[in-house]
Amino acid sequence: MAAKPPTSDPVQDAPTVTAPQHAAAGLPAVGHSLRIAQQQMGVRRTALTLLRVNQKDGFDCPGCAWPEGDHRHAAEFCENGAKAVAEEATLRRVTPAFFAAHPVADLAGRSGYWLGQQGRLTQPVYLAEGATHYEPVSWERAFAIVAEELTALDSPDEAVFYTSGRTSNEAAFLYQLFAREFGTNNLPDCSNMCHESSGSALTETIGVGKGSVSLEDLHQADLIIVAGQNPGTNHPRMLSALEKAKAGGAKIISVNPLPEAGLERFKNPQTPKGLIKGAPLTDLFLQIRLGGDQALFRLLNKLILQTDGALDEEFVRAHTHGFEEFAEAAAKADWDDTLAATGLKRADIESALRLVLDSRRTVVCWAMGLTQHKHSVPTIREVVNFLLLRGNIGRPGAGVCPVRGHSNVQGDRTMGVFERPADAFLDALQAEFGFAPPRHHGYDVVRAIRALRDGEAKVFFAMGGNFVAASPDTEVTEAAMRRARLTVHVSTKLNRSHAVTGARALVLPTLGRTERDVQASGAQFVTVEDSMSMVHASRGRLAPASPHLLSEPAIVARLARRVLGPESRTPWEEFERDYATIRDRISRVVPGFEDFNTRVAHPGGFTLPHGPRDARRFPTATGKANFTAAPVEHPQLPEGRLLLQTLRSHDQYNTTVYGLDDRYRGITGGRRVVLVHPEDARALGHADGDHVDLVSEWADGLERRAPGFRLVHYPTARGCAAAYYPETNVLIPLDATADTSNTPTSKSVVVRLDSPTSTPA
Ligand SMILES: Nc1nc2c(c(=O)[nH]1)N[C@H]1C(S)=C(S)[C@@H](COP(=O)(O)OP(=O)(O)OC[C@H]3O[C@@H](n4cnc5c(=O)[nH]c(N)nc54)[C@H](O)[C@@H]3O)O[C@H]1N2
Ligand SMILES: Nc1nc2c(c(=O)[nH]1)N[C@H]1C(S)=C(S)[C@@H](COP(=O)(O)OP(=O)(O)OC[C@H]3O[C@@H](n4cnc5c(=O)[nH]c(N)nc54)[C@H](O)[C@@H]3O)O[C@H]1N2
Ligand SMILES: [Mo]
Repeated sequence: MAAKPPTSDPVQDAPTVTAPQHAAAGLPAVGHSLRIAQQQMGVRRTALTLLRVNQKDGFDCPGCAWPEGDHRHAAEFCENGAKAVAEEATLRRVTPAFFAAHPVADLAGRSGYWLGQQGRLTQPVYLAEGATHYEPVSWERAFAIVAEELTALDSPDEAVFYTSGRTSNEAAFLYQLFAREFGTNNLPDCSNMCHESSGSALTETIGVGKGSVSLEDLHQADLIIVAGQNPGTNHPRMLSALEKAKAGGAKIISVNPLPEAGLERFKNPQTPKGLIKGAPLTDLFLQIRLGGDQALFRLLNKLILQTDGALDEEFVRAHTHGFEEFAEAAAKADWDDTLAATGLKRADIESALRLVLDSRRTVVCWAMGLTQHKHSVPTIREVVNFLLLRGNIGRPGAGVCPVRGHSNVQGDRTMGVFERPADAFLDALQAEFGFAPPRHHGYDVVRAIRALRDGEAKVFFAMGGNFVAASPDTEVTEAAMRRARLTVHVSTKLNRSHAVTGARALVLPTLGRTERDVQASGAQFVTVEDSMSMVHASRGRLAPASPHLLSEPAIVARLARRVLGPESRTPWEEFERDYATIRDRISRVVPGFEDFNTRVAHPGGFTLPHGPRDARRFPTATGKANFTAAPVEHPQLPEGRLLLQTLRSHDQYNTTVYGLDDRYRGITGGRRVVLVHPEDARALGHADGDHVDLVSEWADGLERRAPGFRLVHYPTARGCAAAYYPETNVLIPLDATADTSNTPTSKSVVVRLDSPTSTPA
């Protein structure tokens, strides 16, 4: 049943365009996911695998971090979850013969789509210095090579240990332990490019950098504001929660420059009625300009303060700090400025205010539309101000809901994958393992790239992910990576990062979520934490893609033994043998994991404590929830320019491209499209169907160019444009980052449209 992987690169980017859709999921979604799954893994395996997703005795969907409800459907998956599973459970294989046939230079010329289509990695491979091809290498030799380069460094801080958010709690805990025992806090992760702004803003204001709501809270809410998020594509299971909330009487406001189909109408594939007809979701659509959210929430806050009885005075008095100063700043919010910053009409904001005032229980959900701007941290702090004013934190049906991306990105952070660890965490590590962890901060993603560029970091090790494609300023990042002495990727699938290497390179293939993990003590499971702080077990059932794969915990444990030698008193061998012994250590180091092994045995797992949610306890510097009064900012747009956001199509998972369609937005057969409002296009002398280069302009005076995009007339907010990542990462300057969180500003890039320098492929 399994199709052969493509042998020639099929990417002929020739998009066709039809009108955007107004509803998400439904029958086309079911059909589409089954088609992709069957192409990758055949009919029988498709059925077996998809039935195990997110079941209590099954594996955690590698798709996203949305939680599973208590009442699971037989098929608790969604179209894009199914695609993520198929991508991993594919029957296609990358063998040593593949590497013999394709020199690295050839791989570097292939599209990410083609690389991913080649299938699962099956054996460790090594690119020797000066060599043209990867060659098979034994695990032992691979670890010896890493050890050789690591021990040759002048300082442990010349090594960088990246993590992408699919890594299990067990593997993440071992990984950070190894890095710190080796002597560095250089633990950048995908979070640095993702929800770092949420973590920074929430830690400062409520004392916990995580969301404060459960699924139950969403179901009970009176009002849900979804700002800067496209759940129809990126968190499809969230639509069921929104549907349920609506059935209970909730109102939904969408704040987005784009009218996203999933938010308009949802055809629930789990119910016969839903499949055909669907339910409208959004009550009020605020079509905001990119980066206008802080201004919007600030004005709403002023209007709340001006409304008699709207303030929850008791809550504000008992639980918050900084109210007076904030109220003073909010009073200065101005209608005209806000309308200019947001592009909204006065009547829109007045309608929003009515819904806000009618609601006793409000949740605000957000994702990358709020986190990837220069002023993202103050924007999210303003959302917190908004919720605090009416006591909407720490009561049922209300709270903050940053919707995470990667399925265990939140758990990896909880396990200590963080370049700026808290002292309390390091103290606990020291007490448990008897070594002195480094105390100075390490590199985040952007700082790691600078260090590699400047020759200050020499070994780059990645636990998953696709660093060079996911990071900003592609040319700078790739040049930086090529300066490394050694690059190492623990991966399931081939990607661009394997083709852009240091002097020496290793690709180490690992087990995926869907696969059985058997160690010396028997079958193992791992654990993950979802977006709502639920920790639960994940157990793969499929036979591993190859007998040569090692699990992530085994890779870290063996590497640690090889690098740290007998000096290390950490029982790495025991950890590899039996993951329960890792969980015992976690239970003694990480707060909230007491009695981990017992509690995770409970079907469905357990919820981590969260002071603000559970008891309105705010572990901040002031001991209260902090109002903050930052100046309002929004991106400035010079004449004749557009503000570009870089986002996901429906057929991709970050840098993994499943296909060339973006069904809900009406794009098929290509990815090099730029969505522009028809009137903006006209004003710039362009029309639908034109081919243009996107050129970004930045303070450093350098021009960054992404050539050959088809212009598509699209009903986006005025002055704004949208194009897919990772193709557009060439446009994002390394130094263009958010204040405080240092997250690349992937959602606000000033661009101009140029006539194409060359004819598009
Ligand atoms: N199928 C699939 N699922 C995924 C992923 C995937 O690639 N594919 N990626 C995973 C990951 S790691 C993450 S982080 C999440 C990402 O989930 P999302 O954040 O939904 O992903 P994006 O495609 O970046 O979409 C950003 C959304 O915010 C809107 N937006 C952009 N700028 C602004 C703004 O300034 N203000 C407002 N109000 N809205 C704005 C955009 O129009 C778009 O709807 O999804 C996760 N799930
Ligand atoms: N311009 C722009 N840039 C962005 C964004 C944006 O919106 N715009 N979004 C940012 C965001 S939110 C994120 S999270 C990052 C994502 O950055 P990353 O997490 O680094 O990238 P992914 O594309 O998710 O990584 C895919 C690779 O992970 C590997 N993989 C998959 N499953 C496993 C596994 O179980 N174990 C191991 N070891 N490897 C595995 C496969 O080899 C696959 O090729 O990109 C960021 N970059
Ligand atoms: Mo993400």
